[in-house]
Amino acid sequence: PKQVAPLITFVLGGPGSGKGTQCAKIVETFGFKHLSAGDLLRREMISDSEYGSSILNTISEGKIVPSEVTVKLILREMEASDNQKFLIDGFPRSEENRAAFEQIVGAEPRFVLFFDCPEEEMVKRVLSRNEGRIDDNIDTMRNRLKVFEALNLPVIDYYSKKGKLYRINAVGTVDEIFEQVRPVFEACEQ
Ligand code: UP5
Ligand code: MG
Repeated sequence: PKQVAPLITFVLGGPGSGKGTQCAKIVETFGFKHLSAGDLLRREMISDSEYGSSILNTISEGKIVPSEVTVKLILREMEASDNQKFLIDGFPRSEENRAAFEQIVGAEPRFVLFFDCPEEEMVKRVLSRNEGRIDDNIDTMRNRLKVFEALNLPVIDYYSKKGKLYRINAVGTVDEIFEQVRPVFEACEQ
């Protein structure tokens, strides 16, 4: 059937909880367009954009880039895509992000995935990743965890109260975790 409104899924979870890894599996199996807010910001950061240096500073400190910047990047990608099924990864990170998205994009997610992972596991994963990310060091990681707890958990709580949240236990192998994710998307294909 022809889809009139985009199908939006938010993918949330702490730093290193496995959002990007699981999104790749969802794309492969269910044909979504993956939009990682962090990847979009990193791409903007190394481009000639006027926001470049402020994004760099914010990410280095593990803080949150202003909503209008991030929402603009996400919206641009949504408009440029023929796909109407979007996985928005790592966004919204705060209630302010959430409100800005709703206001500017004029849409809400159909459902929200939350990759629930213990802190020590997230720290281990992030510090053993070797991709040269400027925020993958112990000091920034501590801030990322603090910001996650203070600002992102309330968003997760909001969607839980709305009955839109699917909590996934993010400990285990990539495939074991995907077996918890799969039924959520199978249900929405019917
Ligand atoms: N790994 C994955 N799954 C595993 C498993 N089951 N078992 C063992 N290892 C596993 O995974 C992390 C690492 O763990 C990888 O090496 C992976 O192989 C391994 P990944 O899938 O990359 O996890 P993810 O949750 O995507 O981790 P990421 O570090 O990307 O999460 P963050 O939320 O910290 O990063 P993001 O890129 O979203 O944001 C970075 C920064 O950008 C933020 O801190 C913020 O400063 C800024 N930002 C904003 O300001 N606004 C936004 O809207 C978005 C970002
Ligand atoms: Mg990621």
